[in-house]
Amino acid sequence: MKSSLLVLGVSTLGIGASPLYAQDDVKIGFIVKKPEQAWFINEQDAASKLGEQKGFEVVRLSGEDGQQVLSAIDNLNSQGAQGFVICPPDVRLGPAIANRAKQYGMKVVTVDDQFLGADGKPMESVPHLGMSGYKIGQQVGETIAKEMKARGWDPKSVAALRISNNELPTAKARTDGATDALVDAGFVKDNIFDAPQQNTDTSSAFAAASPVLSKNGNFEHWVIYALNEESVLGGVRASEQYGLSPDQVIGVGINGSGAAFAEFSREKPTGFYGTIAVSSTMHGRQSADNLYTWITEDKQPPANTETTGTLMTRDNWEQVREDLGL
Ligand code: FCA
Repeated sequence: MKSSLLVLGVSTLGIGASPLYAQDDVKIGFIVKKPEQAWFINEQDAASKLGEQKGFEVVRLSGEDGQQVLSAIDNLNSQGAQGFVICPPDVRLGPAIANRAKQYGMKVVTVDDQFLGADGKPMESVPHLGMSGYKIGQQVGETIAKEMKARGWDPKSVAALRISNNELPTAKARTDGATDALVDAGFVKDNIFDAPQQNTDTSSAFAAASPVLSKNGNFEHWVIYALNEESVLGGVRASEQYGLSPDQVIGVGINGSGAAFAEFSREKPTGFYGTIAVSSTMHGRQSADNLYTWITEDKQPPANTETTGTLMTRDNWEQVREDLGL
């Protein structure tokens, strides 16, 4: 099954006086919050490949905090770039980033994590492409519920480790979707425990998960979910350290990146049961293409594009990987 695109916004034609560029002159930045994570490496690779095909240059940059993002933008400006795609390290930096881009006359689009305005609402003036977080979260919850049934678990014996990141709206949408689907399927609400992580990576998830497991030692089974597979893997590693065996744990992530491929390639199954795979190739390619078209044809991209996902497990991961062009 291929992931499909659901375009929510309407595209408006920019009527500004910005100059159009011959394609060889186009240079764009691609700034990501976690340059070491497979998801982001793949997005940047896909954007660079598109640039090679279409004849524009992609400058890959890290933006792990506000300072680094602002210097990346300065750097892009001094190289003559006309715009950038960004997954920001903190969505509340939106107005500052958009301002800096405006000062330099650069166009900006977000990928994955959408800017928040000063009013705390999504900044709709900046075109965005990202996951449909709530729906993909529901797929996580439904997958866990189905696997609990398949294993014959009594709901009373099962706790959920919800590794949460409520500061980041897409993360909250994803874990809310998973929670709702689980509760709809009969999961005991009081058995859901939050493990708030400080970041969106494995080590922050591991640190958040460990105390929650030790405080609730009376459960025979655990399910684990979070905004992404890197975080679920942190929870799974914590469950192993705590002494749970893989058949006591169902972890389901989101992304379908190299982190999941490595886990599925292990000789023996772990508590990481599956992940909802989304095409990072498409995210990187499409967001770069949207920006390129905006720069060269003055066509503003859709305000919001939401992408969907496919369940990937140890059994089908190679096929799904191929289907999604990963
Ligand atoms: C967020 C997460 C990433 C990925 C992306 C689509 O940025 O941190 O792992 O899921 O959304």
